[in-house]
Amino acid sequence: MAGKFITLEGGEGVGKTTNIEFIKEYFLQLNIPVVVTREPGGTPIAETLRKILLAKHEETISGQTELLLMFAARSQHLSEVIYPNLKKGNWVLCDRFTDATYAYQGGGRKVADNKIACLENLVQGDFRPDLTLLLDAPVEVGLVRAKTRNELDRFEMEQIDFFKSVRETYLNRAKQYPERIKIIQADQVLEQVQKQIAEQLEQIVKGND
Ligand code: Z5A
Repeated sequence: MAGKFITLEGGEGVGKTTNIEFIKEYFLQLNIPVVVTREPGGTPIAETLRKILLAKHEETISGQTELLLMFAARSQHLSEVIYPNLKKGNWVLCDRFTDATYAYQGGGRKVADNKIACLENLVQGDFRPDLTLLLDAPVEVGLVRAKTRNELDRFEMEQIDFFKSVRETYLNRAKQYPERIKIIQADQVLEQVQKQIAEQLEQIVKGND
């Protein structure tokens, strides 16, 4: 692929949405063409699946159904947006990707990792992000920040133990893939958070020269 694929991960309210604009501007200042997208979503069909995934339903959505819908959305997103842009030489900045599946469906919903890995291989082959920024903060900090918004979605209504497992899974994955996943201490003031992000971006830009 000619472009780089960068993902942002973390629990509720850690500041992914807040920092994505900062990252985009960072690349644009360097004349690096960048496309911003998100998961689940990023194409009309994948956004329809996102609505189903985030809405509250009378019927319970099982962990396995949730997993399959996440990868259905991802498959569409990869073929319609991510791969074509990377091939054109654009850098793609994605708010959440497959690490979120390990964290939420694996850590949170307790779906076995081998089921996730099986779909990961089916949908992505050996395609992985070039860089993942994991915005990490104690669960309580993120939840307080997230609660400043109006209505809670289906995930945000989960209990604290769910979010603690999500965080733990993310941190374990960062230990497992230290070259790719970089931890950003997100419980600091925004300026400090963005300083850490800029340090990581500088590395990937240097590596691309
Ligand atoms: N999901 C999944 O289960 N499996 C998957 O494979 C994928 C996703 C891909 C939607 O994701 C849901 O999909 C998600 C997991 C699941 N679960 N939920 N909920 P999403 O990314 O669209 O939604 P989100 O996680 O809820 O994002 P978020 O809560 O909006 O978090 P955020 O984008 O990281 O936070 P933010 O909106 O940038 O910041 C929150 C508030 O904090 C806001 O008022 C900011 O102004 C403030 N903020 C941000 N940074 C700071 C600092 N440093 N100091 C003080 N205040 C700050």
